[in-house]
Amino acid sequence: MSTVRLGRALALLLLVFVAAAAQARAQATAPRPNIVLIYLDDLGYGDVSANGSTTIRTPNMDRIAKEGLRFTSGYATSGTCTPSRFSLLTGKYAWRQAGTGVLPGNAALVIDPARTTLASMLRKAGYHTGVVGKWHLGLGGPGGPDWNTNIAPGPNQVGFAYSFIMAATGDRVPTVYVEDGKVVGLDPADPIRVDYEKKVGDWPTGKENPALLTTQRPSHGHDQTIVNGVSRIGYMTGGKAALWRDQDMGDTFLRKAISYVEAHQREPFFLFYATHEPHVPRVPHERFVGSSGMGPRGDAIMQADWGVGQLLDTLDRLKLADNTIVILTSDNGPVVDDGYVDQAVEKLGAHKPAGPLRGGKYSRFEAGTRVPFFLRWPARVKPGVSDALVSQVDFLGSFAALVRQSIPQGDGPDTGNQLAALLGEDRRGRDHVVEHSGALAIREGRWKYIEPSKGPRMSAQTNTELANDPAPQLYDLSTDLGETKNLAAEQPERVQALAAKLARVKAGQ
Ligand code: NG6
Ligand code: CA
Repeated sequence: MSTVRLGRALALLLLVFVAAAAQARAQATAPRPNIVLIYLDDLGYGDVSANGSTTIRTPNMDRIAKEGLRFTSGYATSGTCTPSRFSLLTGKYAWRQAGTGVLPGNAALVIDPARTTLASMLRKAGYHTGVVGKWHLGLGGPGGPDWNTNIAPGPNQVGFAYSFIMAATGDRVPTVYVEDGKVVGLDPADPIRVDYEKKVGDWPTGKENPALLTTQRPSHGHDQTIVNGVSRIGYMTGGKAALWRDQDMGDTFLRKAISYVEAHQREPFFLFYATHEPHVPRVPHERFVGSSGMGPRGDAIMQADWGVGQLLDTLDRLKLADNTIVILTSDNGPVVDDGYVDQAVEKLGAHKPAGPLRGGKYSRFEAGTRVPFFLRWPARVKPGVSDALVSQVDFLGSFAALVRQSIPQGDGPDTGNQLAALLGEDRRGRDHVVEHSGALAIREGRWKYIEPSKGPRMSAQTNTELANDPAPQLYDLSTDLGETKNLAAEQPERVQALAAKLARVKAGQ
């Protein structure tokens, strides 16, 4: 090699070194607040007193809003659980990937472990990462999980160093907890079998044995295997010693969340605390029964609110509150009757789970995806209210910016850096957001366009307005938050522009 070439090679090497050192320095000095993401299941915009409810009081959730930022335009990406959680963790709109709809309890993992997730990104930045609560993103490889061995891949393969989860939902089998890939309390002599097509074993089903539904009976669906006096979706047998008691689920997850925080208080940690409340079946602990005057749905919200208080108290007790980002939000909007006879409709009274919004869970009207969205970070964030357009899909991009991590090309295609908006320093936020439940809608600024779609206008089962309409819909959310006046016929150019914008987003442009 000539001297000149050798010189060039050395210079290049030096440059690489300098760049690497600079990056390491940047990462070493990056702020690393703890992050606690409290994710409720089916909590509506109007279910919290901080958002105006006078019928249900949620003093502990309100604390996060009052001591931090309360977003009035904070969105989940989808009107149901699996797709919202998928987008939150991967930074990719779920509708871009087939098979990310509401999953059965024995579905395979829908997140590719090779892709960056919110958890894997934070882990790379030196965080300890844990998930406690509802997972509902599938477990195991193609063919689903084997419940009786090591269940993988799952949360521990997509970035979580610790996991204590239920596989799917409270109303789906198997009704057991899984900790770091193992069913908790499983007796190997009593293996678990799960099937969503045909009955396995001889456990009674709700359909055949309504007299055995001593805890709660279904209003629609949910008539397969009975566990703890509640019939579920899907069939299971075995694992008797491992079965959960619904009444204890809130306490179980809370205890795990608190001990996680205690165990990791001396290192930066990310806790994804995904509660079951107020999803069906709503079977709160006996001490909360009657606490809301609104039946089990309200009581489940009371229980969740109490749990949020316990978690906040833990942060105070350990003197972690100041430098911990606490976010509270929900995976989709509210539903009243979601398939069990639990007096939710009868006892609702004047309560409006969606607040001023139209629709609810399963809907492309605002209440489907616009959810409670609070962020507290005492060391950095000035309390207040923000109307900035923020979405859970941006957690990945925003927190990556905070901890100075880059996201590999191709990962997190829909996530952006909205850190300034999340911290209250930018009052505008996203330029637009896509709202998904079945078909799509797009909100840009004050305008909301809902693409034409087939299907019923109302869900007969849940009594929710789904926003299906063969004609396009256009609403001005600044003057018509309740989406009552379709302006599509009056403003065809705007409809066309928004439809074109949505098409561009779909095409990934
Ligand atoms: C529906 C269930 C509903 C709920 C939902 C998923 C019936 C009749 N309804 O299919 O009860 O489990 O799926 O909710 O089975 S989510 O919040 O997890 O998306
Ligand atoms: Ca949900």
